[in-house]
Amino acid sequence: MKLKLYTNSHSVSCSKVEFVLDFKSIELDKVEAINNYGAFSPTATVPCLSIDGTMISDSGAILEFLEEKYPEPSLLSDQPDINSKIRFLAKLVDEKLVGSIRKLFSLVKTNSHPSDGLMIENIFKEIENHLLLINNISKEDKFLAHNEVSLADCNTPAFFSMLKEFEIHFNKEVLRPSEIKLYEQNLQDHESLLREYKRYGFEIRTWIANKLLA
Ligand SMILES: N[C@@H](CCC(=O)N[C@@H](CS)C(=O)NCC(=O)O)C(=O)O
Repeated sequence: MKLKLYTNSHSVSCSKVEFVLDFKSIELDKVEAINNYGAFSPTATVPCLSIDGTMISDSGAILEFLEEKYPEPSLLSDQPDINSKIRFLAKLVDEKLVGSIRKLFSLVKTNSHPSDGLMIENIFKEIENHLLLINNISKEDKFLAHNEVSLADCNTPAFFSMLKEFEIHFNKEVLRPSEIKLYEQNLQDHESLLREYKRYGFEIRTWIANKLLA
């Protein structure tokens, strides 16, 4: 089977795949795509995985494929109820946390508009509410869905490192429930999660600095 991954180092959705490649020690052909994603990706988005020439351009579908093809170490459990919680939380992280924080990218600029402050305020509030929701579902565990790292944790390194960089940039803090603070700590105590947290944090810091210089 021939695999080729089209990825972009600044992309939050690609960060999920980068984490899985590292966690499972998978080596595959990679292309750093800069723009013009429509030239190879059916949805004009990255990540995009070519599997024997069939292009799959959804990070969730790519993760499920990698989990099936490279089952060890697993990012699922052997219990269907836990797996449904894993998939539920993975979707909430993508749609709620990442969905909201993405909106801050366009607000990083040298000359801000008078309405930007309120928009930034609202996005920070939105993120606080999403963290509360996820905390209520996640509850007691070391990682987001259970006591092991799972598919639910693949996008949190990028989310939390991005959050840290935006908090510094906008000089604002998102209030987190104490369990979420503990989760952030657990994430940084885990070798692979921490590696992706640091890699993506560096990418975002560089992106912000370049945007302000432009
Ligand atoms: N739901 C998709 C979202 C992918 C996505 O929106 N990727 C962004 C980069 S993070 C993208 O390619 N945007 C188009 C562009 O930047 O031109 C997934 O999870 O793969």
